[in-house]
Amino acid sequence: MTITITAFAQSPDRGRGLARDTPVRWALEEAGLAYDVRLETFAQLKQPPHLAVHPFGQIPTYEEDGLALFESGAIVLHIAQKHGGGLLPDDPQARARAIAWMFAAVATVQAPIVEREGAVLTERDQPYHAQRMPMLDGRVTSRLTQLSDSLGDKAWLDGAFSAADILMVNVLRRLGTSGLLNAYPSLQAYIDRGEARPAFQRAYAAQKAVFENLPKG
Ligand code: GTB
Repeated sequence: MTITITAFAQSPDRGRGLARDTPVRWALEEAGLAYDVRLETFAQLKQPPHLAVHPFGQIPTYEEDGLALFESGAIVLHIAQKHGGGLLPDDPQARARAIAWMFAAVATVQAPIVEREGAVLTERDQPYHAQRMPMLDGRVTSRLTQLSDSLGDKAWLDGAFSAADILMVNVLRRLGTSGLLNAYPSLQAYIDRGEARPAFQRAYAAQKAVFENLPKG
């Protein structure tokens, strides 16, 4: 069994581990699975060979034994369900709750973060930008307040570390330079705990090596 994932040949995040191959790499590392990486350029993502695996022409994808998957959340769930690695609880109710948190990460929490990020990246020159930002910041901080209240003084979202924490930490990492996490020390500590895991460190180093090994010039 060989697992192959796809990642950017040249990630716009310059090796900061913000693209969505990072949670997939992290889950594979937590599960102790070896994997190959096929690096794709932006142009290649829109060509038929990649579109056959990913209908939206994006990274990451996951291929294993004739199975081809897209969507980072679904890939992390598959790794957790098929390969274990302690990424989902055995107890059925705890497992269901962990999966609910996985959906919360990629939908409820990620959505306002991505919307805000898009505005920062693409709407800075628009006359409405300054007026719109407080609303977008407010949508993010509202979710952060709720998440912080729910996390309380727990180490992880619901009991032991799980695939849900992989997805949630990755979503929160995207706020890195926004300053919005400053008011949420417990969420910053949660991110720090995730990033301190050896599996995260290996995943981060692997994606960073792609950027560092780019031809210079
Ligand atoms: N819902 C999908 C999933 O979770 O797998 C979303 C996948 C996705 O957005 N993929 C992006 C992609 O392939 C890369 S991760 N984009 C190319 C395209 O659409 O043509 C998003 C991303 C990109 C860059 C940064 N960055 O520079 O910081 C962060 C995140």
